[in-house]
Amino acid sequence: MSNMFSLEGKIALITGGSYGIGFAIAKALHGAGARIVFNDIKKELVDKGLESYREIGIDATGYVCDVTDESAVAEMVADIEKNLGVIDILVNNAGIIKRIPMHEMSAEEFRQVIDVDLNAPFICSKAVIPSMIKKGHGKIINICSMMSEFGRETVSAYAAAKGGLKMLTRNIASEYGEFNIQCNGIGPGYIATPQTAPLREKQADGSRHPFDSFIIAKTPAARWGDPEDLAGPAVFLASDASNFVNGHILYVDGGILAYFGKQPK
Ligand code: NAP
Ligand code: GCO
Repeated sequence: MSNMFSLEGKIALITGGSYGIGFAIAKALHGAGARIVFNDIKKELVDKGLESYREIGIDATGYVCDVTDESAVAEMVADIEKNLGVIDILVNNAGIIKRIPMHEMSAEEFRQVIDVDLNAPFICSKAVIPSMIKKGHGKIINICSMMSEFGRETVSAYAAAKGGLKMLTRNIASEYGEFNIQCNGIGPGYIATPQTAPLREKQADGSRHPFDSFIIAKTPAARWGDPEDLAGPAVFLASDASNFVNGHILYVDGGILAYFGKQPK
């Protein structure tokens, strides 16, 4: 049974993988046997990421690369293929969020979010697919969101991008399934990372941020997720255990999507 989840001999590229969810997923893929390659947009982040991987005994390869830059991504992928081999697993994890009421958001700000959260997964997937086709297999995992299903105040661009990413996932599965490429999404619930830190900041009087209490109440598990909660689902979707799972979004949300809310007392 355990062989099904083995990633021995596989090469995994995790975008934006120097900390947070990307780092936790990389750790898990490495634990299952994969060679880890990651990128980030700033050199400081790549250096910090390399140090964090080294500290836990992972010999990762890091690239400074902006995932929205098509030629930079093509160059990075060519370099990985030349020096390490074909990328077996791509995790489209890099992302940004801008929490701005829609009527106050500029079109440029909207575009920036779409560019990183939707256009970049297209760019990175497009760069790895030709070699996956030649090799006869490949796994693409797109990091979606609760906002692939829900809307809420201030996150119009993010929700539009993550909803689009769900459909890009289904389309990649549809278009490349015949080449033994599986493209699935992970839809994390509310995970405690720097991205959500402003939503968890303690109030001046030491009490919980109202959004923090809101999330606890919305989540049947009654807690925020940890990046490590995504480890098992990522290994599953990267491994042979999921070879007939394609175009699926695996929500890892402590039950948020299943829950209608607490009944009034
Ligand atoms: P994050 O702050 O969103 O981390 C993403 C990483 O991507 C950061 O290192 C970031 O660098 C990098 N990045 C941003 N733009 C990039 C670009 N153009 N090129 C390359 N790298 C870039 O933290 P996270 O919470 O771990 O999020 C990871 C993914 O999960 C994101 O796609 C996010 O939307 C998604 N997600 C998060 C949650 C949550 O609750 N935390 C829930 C659902 C989905 P900088 O630090 O410089 O921006
Ligand atoms: C927000 C949050 C979310 C989460 C996540 C949920 O402002 O509502 O940042 O969008 O980060 O994507 O799954």
